[in-house]
Amino acid sequence: MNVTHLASPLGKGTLLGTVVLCLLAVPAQAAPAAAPPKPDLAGLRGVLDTALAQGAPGAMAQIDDNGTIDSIAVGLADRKDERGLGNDDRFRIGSITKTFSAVVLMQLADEKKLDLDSSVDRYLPGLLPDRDITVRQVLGHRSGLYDYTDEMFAKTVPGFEAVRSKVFTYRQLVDRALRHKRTGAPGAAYAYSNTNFVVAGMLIERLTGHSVRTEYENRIFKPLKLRDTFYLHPDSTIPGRHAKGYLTPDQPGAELVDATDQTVSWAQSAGAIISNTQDLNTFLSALLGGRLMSAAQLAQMERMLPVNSTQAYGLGLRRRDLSCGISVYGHTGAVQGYYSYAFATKDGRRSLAALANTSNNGAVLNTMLGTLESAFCGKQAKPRRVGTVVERSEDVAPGVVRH
Ligand code: HEL
Repeated sequence: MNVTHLASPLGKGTLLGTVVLCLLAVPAQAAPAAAPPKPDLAGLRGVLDTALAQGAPGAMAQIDDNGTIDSIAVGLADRKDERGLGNDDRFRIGSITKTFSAVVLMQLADEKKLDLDSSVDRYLPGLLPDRDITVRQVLGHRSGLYDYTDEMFAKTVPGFEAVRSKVFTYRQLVDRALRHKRTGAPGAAYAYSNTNFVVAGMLIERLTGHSVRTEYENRIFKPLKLRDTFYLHPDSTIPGRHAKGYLTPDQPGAELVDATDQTVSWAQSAGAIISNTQDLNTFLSALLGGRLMSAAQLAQMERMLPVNSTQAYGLGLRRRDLSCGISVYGHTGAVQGYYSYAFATKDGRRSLAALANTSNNGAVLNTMLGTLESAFCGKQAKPRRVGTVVERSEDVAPGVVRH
């Protein structure tokens, strides 16, 4: 096991700067948020150990509490050479990529190159037969566009093996979605769909004339000095020190499948970024702290509509309401072999990033949510009911196995 506690030499900027940013980000009448309770590091370690006992080869988390860093890692990065997992390890962040894509589009809105309430058709004429779907609906999963991955991954391992080396164009992915009936009228209801963030990638490329890679790099990775974060597509090998990802087959007791190498072309701007826990914390703190877009645009991104009793979705951003009454903002990721989490408090002063290097394992998924409780509710966290998958009950692709 690897446990570290560090006071970051970089901190989070000056106190005055932080106060000014908080004032900008919080609406005029909102009361300042009370500081969350101290993180419960023993509880956090317990959560990670439980994930291991439930079948994850490794699990890790890093908390950045206004510059004070706590990192815990248990288990293995690689089952073959038995190398231990560490918070320096890079991994596939899956749908946390959606928050990066949303940030680029919100910056374009700040630059008046994009109107959130215009139809997608204004920017990508003829792409979607339904001309009424707006950019805001796409970013909030309210477009009604079918999620083509529901069909693609209905059978977990065969579905994955069928696409792991494939390279798709965005249009091919959208066409797969359009073969199916809409899940609802535009704006009618929340229905998570990867198709939305493929459209987001197409919008980025159309509006800027550059690849999403270039835009992520110039607008987010370089300014925030995210040295372990990059967009990997269509190459399938993660360079540098990284955690291998182990996919759990649908058949109980079957051997884990090493799913590390894949193009992730089925996701691209919906899920193909690589990062590590430290960079994810830096990103979430900067986003929530108001350092990536104007306060007005951040407020749009944080305008949430409920998903269920403990979750809401804004624009490429999730909110989770924790047992101690604190709400945190960020995203989750589930790409074959990797469950990942990146959340921060509303003011961005405390952030948590976590990984278990397995997927398609409902018990691990459920357990890892406890990392948020330990990081933000501390010892006040209420024990979670064992055996209830509380996360993504609306979001999980059909056929996902809940252990
Ligand atoms: S699904 C989610 C998560 N998101 C969405 C996206 C991502 N990932 C995918 O769409 C991949 C789905 C298949 C994952 C696979 C597994 O567990 O490795 N499961 C199956 O194949 C089941 N048959 C909403 C969960 C998110 O948290 O936003 O990432």
